[in-house]
Amino acid sequence: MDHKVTVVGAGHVGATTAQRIAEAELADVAMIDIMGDMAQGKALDMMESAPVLGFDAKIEGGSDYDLSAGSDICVVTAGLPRKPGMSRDDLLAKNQAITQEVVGELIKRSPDTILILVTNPLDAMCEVARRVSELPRERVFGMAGVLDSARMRCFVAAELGVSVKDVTAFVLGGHGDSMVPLARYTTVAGVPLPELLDDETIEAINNRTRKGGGEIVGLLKTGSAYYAPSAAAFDMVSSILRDKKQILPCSVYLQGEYGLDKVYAGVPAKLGRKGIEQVMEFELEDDERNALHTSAADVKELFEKL
Ligand code: TXD
Repeated sequence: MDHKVTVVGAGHVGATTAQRIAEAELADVAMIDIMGDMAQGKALDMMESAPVLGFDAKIEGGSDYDLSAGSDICVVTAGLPRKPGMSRDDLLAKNQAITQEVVGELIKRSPDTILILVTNPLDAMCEVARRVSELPRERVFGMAGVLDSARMRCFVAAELGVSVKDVTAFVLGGHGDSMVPLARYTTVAGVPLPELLDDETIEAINNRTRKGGGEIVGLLKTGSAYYAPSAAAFDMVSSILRDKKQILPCSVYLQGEYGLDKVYAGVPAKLGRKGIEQVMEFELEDDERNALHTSAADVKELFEKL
């Protein structure tokens, strides 16, 4: 393949992301995990599916970071997931140490890479990666908004009985309980949601979206969501490698946009071959802007604990 993507953490989200990338022949994939044989085993298993599915992307796995050399994109999923009753923020200390180590190793071998963080608490892990890698913000950002928006789109489509393809949604802010689903920018075939559903139903959808990750954790009991998260990471990788310039909500290091500075938060961004090519600034009403600022303040609080 023309491109190479490394996925660190060959667990639920990492392995599924690797599988989606290889099956779409988007890039060759290296999977790295501290449990090296496991990553090697999953890579071999995926390679053995290639003749049946008919893809020619190569997948390698192991614990040696040399496998990652020369990657166009590195997706970091290494770390602990939530268990029932845990918040994303409970993972901070352990996942900070893991992210520091992982990013340090990656950047030595792929200095020109784009880093997409997935590990929770997401916005804080983006900051850890930015500090360790010293990359410009265009090349170090996080996946959360595509997932949170996909959850909202799924709930809206079910409520109205329409195709998910007709529903766009934007969930902004930090990837935590104070994330900000934006009903006005959620549309069904171009029609804003408030024209189609009453306030109470919209609030119920917003709430379910905010708690969407916890809902899955509660059902799975031993881990957190991975089908939708890996689809979301795949979408970002695809927009970058194919230079599609999709407008996707990403956790971006803000430098004045939306009145926020030196903090990671989910905002709409244009994703192309250079990474974040533009931060899109939508008009926000006062209550939306306040909710975004509250969410960003929660992220800043975590930064102080780093
Ligand atoms: O929206 C989002 N950003 C998220 C984030 C959506 C879903 C999951 N989200 C977070 O991703 C979740 O809270 C976790 O922090 C990560 C990974 O979740 P996953 O469900 O994939 O966890 P697993 O299955 O436990 O996989 C983690 C793997 C596992 O195989 C470990 O052995 C490995 O990470 N790991 C490491 N690999 C390399 N190096 C080190 N140090 C390391 N430590 C653990």
